[in-house]
Amino acid sequence: MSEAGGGRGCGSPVPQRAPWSLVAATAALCLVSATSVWTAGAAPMSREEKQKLGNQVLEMFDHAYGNYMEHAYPADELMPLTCRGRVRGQEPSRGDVDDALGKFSLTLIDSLDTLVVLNKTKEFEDAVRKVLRDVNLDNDVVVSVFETNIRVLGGLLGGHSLAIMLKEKGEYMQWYNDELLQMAKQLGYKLLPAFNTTSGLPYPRINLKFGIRKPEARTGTETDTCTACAGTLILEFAALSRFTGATIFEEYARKALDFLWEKRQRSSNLVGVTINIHTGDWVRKDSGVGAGIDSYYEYLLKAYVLLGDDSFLERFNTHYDAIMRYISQPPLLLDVHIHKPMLNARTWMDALLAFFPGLQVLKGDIRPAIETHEMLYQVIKKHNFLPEAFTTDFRVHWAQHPLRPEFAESTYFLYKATGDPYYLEVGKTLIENLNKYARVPCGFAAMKDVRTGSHEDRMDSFFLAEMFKYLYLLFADKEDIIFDIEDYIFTTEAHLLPLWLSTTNQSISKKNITSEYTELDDSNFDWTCPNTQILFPNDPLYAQSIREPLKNVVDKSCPRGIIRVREESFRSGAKPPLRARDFMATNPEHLEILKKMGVSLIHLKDGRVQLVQHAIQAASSIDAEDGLRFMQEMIELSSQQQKEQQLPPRAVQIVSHPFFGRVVLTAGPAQFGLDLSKHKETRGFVASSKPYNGCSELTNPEAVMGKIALIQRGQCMFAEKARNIQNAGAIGGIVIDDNEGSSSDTAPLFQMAGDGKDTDDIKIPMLFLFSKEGSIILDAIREYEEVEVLLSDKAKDRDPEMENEEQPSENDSQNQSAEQMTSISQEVDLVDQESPEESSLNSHPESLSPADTDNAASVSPSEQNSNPTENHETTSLDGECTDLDNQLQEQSETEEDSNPNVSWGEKVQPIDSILADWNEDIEAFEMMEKDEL
Ligand code: DMJ
Repeated sequence: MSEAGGGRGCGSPVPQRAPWSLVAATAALCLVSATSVWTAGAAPMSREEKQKLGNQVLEMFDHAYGNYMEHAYPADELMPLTCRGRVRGQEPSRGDVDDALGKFSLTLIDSLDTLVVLNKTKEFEDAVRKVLRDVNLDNDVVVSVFETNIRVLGGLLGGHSLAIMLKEKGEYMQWYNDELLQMAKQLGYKLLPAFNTTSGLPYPRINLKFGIRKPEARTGTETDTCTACAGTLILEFAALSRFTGATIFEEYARKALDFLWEKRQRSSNLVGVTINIHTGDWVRKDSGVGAGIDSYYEYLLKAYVLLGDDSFLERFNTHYDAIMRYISQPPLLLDVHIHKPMLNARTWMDALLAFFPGLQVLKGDIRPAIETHEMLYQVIKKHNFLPEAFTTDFRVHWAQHPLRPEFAESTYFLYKATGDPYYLEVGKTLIENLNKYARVPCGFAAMKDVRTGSHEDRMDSFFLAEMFKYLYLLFADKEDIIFDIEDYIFTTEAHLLPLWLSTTNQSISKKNITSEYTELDDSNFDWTCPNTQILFPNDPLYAQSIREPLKNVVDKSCPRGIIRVREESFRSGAKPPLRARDFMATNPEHLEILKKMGVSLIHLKDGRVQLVQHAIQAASSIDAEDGLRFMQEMIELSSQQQKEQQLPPRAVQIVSHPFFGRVVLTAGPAQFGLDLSKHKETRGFVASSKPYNGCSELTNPEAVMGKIALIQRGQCMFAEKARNIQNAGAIGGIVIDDNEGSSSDTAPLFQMAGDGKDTDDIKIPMLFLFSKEGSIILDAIREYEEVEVLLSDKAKDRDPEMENEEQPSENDSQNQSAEQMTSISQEVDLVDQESPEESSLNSHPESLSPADTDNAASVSPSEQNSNPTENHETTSLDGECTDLDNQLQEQSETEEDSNPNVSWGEKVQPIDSILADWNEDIEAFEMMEKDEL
């Protein structure tokens, strides 16, 4: 989401009433004086420092874009760990995520206007030529309509917008003749068949070559789409119409928006997450501002800014009012049910909602924007990145982080609105964390798990489209950018569309205004700019005073208290008459209570029971509330049990030359051997065992002695392998999957179970790597022979000093390892005496059954409190494998136990030497790539 510098341009297209959109400009103006009288709080940042950070952003962009162009182009995306292109069909499917890839050089198109913002005009010119020469939009690939619109159509239009701006300036792009616009139009027509539904809501996917529904299309049978998917088209489609004069695009996008508006829940004025494109029924009735809905709201407000149509602002304001009434619980933003908006639907938030403070700035509602942003920043300070989802008490819920730009975006807008240098410091932290934890020799790798610091072989195109723009603009002064950014609006993918479009080809907007909009009671709407004297009442420390109470919200406060207020308001402190922990499915009295509360019990074929609550079936509204509390308790209990059974994922970090800790692989733990979360990490050189499967006494004990043995999965139990390598003197083991091509990107991680016998004799740590991650180590051995790794629960900071440090000799390593082993066995004796990890009490509404209606919730605890993870277990020759997928998403954190601050030193390495090393790294990866081929 976003809106350009905001301000000047926003006023021009909307002449009717005092434009809301002057907000950003006015706020920024206000801050000119605020900055100049700054007396306390964050110290102002010097021009040199800002320039230095801006240059750092440029260097980082070059690293990301350069590696994409060199190693991945014309593929859609770069795989930064294996340093090659991601070509759909050639890699294991990642499910829906892959629907963004249409074999159309996605990253190049998504990067076009970033090149101009970053003042890389020459590179832009080259990139446009490449797009025109190489990109084919007619591939037989099924793609997401939403992603193709925001990334590709938006990318082409952003590129076109800046190409014509440059051409007009008279130096660059003189040869340009609207070719990108022609491509955009071609793509627009390709997307139109998706709108062939009675509702006018688009199908979620389309085949670029065959469209929808033809047998060859392999799509067109879907019934549902997300609200954001159907409601995030208007900016690109209207721009396309207005640039070309072909009105059909804007008409279709407006029709879809009209339909969504019609379908809003009338009493709450909220929309659900997914909707049936044929019937218009809400499929998922939970409602928030994050995943699935986010950019629908964003586009209503921005459509008003770009198109100057009041109806969009009326709708936005209606929704915003509902959001602030029900979803906003400052500093939190929590999903609720559209029909019962006083009931929270979740106790966790997703990372996508981080755009919302930015949108609030554009709306002019600065206080909650500052609060939510500060809360998010506290979460980031704790985990280095914003985890994909986190609970209301700020623990990790989904541990991945695909380098999303939303927080940087909100930081930029808050800086624009407040001028508070605090936000520059925030940006600096983002830059540091990206370089420290996500930078790899061949680009920037998404975080697989923010707790372990492990990577995923993925660098999404939005990282280039958005992250670098916002970070660069944050530190840029007006003269650092070759055009006036405030003449443009940012799309949700941060593509730039010129505000002058508002007065071009307006016929569609005139034609389509329905009478309903004028029927709305708009007496509460903000038609005018908020008074910045109130926003910043002559007090440069105003923003700081809002942030201050939230400074320790993540570490010290008990936000559950905050979010419960509303629930408690309907019956303070009440407990259900039956506590979840006491419930027995065989007790008739319990069943009677359940019935009264509207909870029904379903016996599943596999012996488990499922609980479903229909509030409407409860004896009274009080009983319905009790039922809800009971269900929440049950979900919490279930998740607590789940956590007690599971271990978090671990990290294998390659620390020797030329990796120096920059490559971190996600590993599965073992239920036996040394527990790395409770002990110091294990570090050592790796050696392959013989036999490689480790199923019998090793024939090469001298090679693995004092080292970390590599063993292949299969043929015998994991515990047996561990014993064999331990007997040979190994200080640890890494089991590598024998299933070629498997990867933690696509397969759920699991923990290696024992052999059903006592495994106390196994003292060494054992980790599991899927084949793709394992082959990164095997390839490194082939290339460098001596490869040292660190086995831990969380990757340690990469330290440039390591690169200069003398590599320990093999003997040193053996001695050290032998010592380590002694200390390990001493430590192991203490393990059992340690208290178990604190378990979470959060509920997990993602286990809500999709079939449920109203406020129904379901959970599947097995009868009488047995282990709810049983059902996920699978058995293999290696022993039992417990699915860690939920673990990755829901595991409570253990970093309190670990030592995240362990660093390999503080020394700063000169940039030249870092670059030289990276070049070496890149060469190494190139070699590895060749080996693979
Ligand atoms: C981007 O593709 C867009 O911002 C979209 O609206 C949702 N978020 C992703 C990046 O996180």
